[in-house]
Amino acid sequence: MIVMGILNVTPDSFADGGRHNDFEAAVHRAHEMLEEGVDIIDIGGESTKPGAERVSEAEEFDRVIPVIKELAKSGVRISIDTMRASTARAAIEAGAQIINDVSGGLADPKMLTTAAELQVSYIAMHWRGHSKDMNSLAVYDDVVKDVISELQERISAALDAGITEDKINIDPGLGFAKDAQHNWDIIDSIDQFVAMGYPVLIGASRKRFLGGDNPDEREAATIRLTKRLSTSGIWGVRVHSVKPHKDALKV
Ligand code: PMM
Repeated sequence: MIVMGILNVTPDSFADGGRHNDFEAAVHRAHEMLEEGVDIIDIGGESTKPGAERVSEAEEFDRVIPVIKELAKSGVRISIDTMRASTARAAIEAGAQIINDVSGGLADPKMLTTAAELQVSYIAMHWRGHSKDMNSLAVYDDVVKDVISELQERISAALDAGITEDKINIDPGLGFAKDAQHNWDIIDSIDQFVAMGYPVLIGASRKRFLGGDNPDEREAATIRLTKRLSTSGIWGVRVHSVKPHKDALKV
């Protein structure tokens, strides 16, 4: 199972408090993750925490592209966490290899064709709407069935746009238009997501449903969840701290 290390180059990320919001700090943190054995570094310039406002395309570019250019020199695999086709393209040209789109192609009509054209791996996450209104969208008949069928629609759209099957990865999008119980229901049924036949990524790291008043208090629970998922057949976990997860997987 792979460990994807989160590098949020944002001043307002809820999970790292914006500590890595400048170029030097981001590159430093990335090198720490490399030493800890990270498999993929996921670089994002737009916060998606519940209620977050969008950042401009120019701002997103300025945050992520210099960091990607610098880190590409190290040879590490890089994913770009963006909903914008233009940012995805610039990131791939700067040296990233994977597009991580939390909107599964819904936020930007050009995203899926861009990913197809660039012939890179594409992570389609389950998403129902932008962060500022996603809490009101957390309404399901059966969260597992509904998320699977909505992900299936995104897979079909990706295939129609020309992304090949071997390039598609899926993610149920914990915390995105989902309350705590929805997240736990998805985790309990993770085998059904694995059975869809595409590599599954899970991003639970330090999210609110793990309890605790602040993100740092959720670290032990996050590691325990990685351990639990380690036998589920998923492809990887997207996490803030790399070494504890690598250790948990080795155990
Ligand atoms: N969560 C966040 C951002 N990007 N990408 C994927 N594929 N899956 C996730 O669960 C996910 C994501 C929000 O968390 P953060 O603000 O801690 O990065």
